[in-house]
This record gives sequence, C-alpha cells and structure tokens, in this order.
Amino acid sequence: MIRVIQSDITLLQVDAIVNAANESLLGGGGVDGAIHRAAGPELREYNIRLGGCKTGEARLTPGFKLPARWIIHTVGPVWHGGKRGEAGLLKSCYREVFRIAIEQNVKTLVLPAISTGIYGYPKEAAAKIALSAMQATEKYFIEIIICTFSAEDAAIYNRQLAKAPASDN
Ligand code: AR6
Repeated sequence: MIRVIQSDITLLQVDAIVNAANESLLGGGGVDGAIHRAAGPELREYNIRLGGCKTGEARLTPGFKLPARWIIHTVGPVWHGGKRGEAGLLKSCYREVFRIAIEQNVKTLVLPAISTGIYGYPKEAAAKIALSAMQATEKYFIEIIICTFSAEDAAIYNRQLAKAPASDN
C-alpha cells in the first residue's frame, strides 16, 4: 500500500526513513538537517567513515536516536533545467533506496520528496518519478509512506495517486 501523510519525518516509528542528503552525508539543511538533529551526533560520526555518496546512489545507516530503525540516505540531483540527466539520477535514487530496503527486509518505509526542496526539482515531475518507482516495488512492502512537509506537496501526490491507481499485484 502507498499512502501520503503530512508530518515531520523524524517522528515516525517505521522500519526505515529515507533522507534527502548531500554527497558528504555529513548533514545540511532541510530534511537532512532535521534527521541529523533527531538522530544525534553518532549519525555524523558513523557517516564520516562511509566517505560520502554519489548523486543517484544510496547508503544505509542505523537510525540512532530516531524512532525509525534504519535511515537510507540518498543524494538527489540538483535541478539545472532538466538537460543534465536529472530525471535519470532521480530515478536511480528511488531504485537504489528500494534495492537497499528490500535487501534489509524493510517492511514499512517512509520517503520525503527527494530533490524538491533546496535542490529545486519541479514537484509534479518528481512526484511522477517517485510514484512509478513505488508502484513497481510496492509488493515487497507492507507500507510505503510518502511524507510531505506541506499540505500543497501532499495534494500533488494525492492527485497523481488518484490519476494512476496502483495495480493490485
Ligand atoms: N520531514 C519531512 N519532510 C521535510 C522535512 C521534515 N522534517 N524537512 C523538509 N522536508 P530538502 P533536497 C521536505 O530541501 O531538495 C540539504 O541541505 C521539504 O519540504 O530537504 O533533496 C541536504 O544536505 C521538501 O519537500 O531536500 C542537501 O544539500 C523535501 O523534504 C539538500 O538539502 C526535500 O527538501 C538536498 O535538497
């Protein structure tokens, strides 16, 4: 099942939450900053040893002080107008996040709208990519939750979900 909620992602008690990180994996603004603050300084210390993450890739860490057991960090593309492979890189983020989640036997997974804040990816186009990746892997999970900060972002996802209902497999 795929559903949309409006919440602070750091509050959710699930198997894994996804972080929209940067290539350093050492924290930043937006959802990344909130996750690092809530998880505590052990997250940054752990990530120093990971040595970063390229755009379009993902890395698994414990949730430390978060109610979530795991964090899957992924680095979305910065939007440069759409001609620098942004769509392919965003697809790759979702593919890698789901690959790690399935490998880790994650059953409840929460994702923010990767790249659509500070990185400037157009929200409708990003939601289409996110939903099609989710619908392709839905059967491996009990629940995939899209967590948005604003009501406007939740409405974008809800509209697209209503337009393209998931198949029943
Ligand atoms: N819970 C849920 N969603 C949130 C939260 C939260 N606590 N905080 C923000 N959002 P962004 P990006 C939403 O900017 O565009 C960081 O500095 C937000 O409203 O967090 O991938 C990193 O270190 C938006 O819809 O991520 C990178 O440098 C969505 O999360 C850069 O920002 C993503 O916005 C990554 O930029």
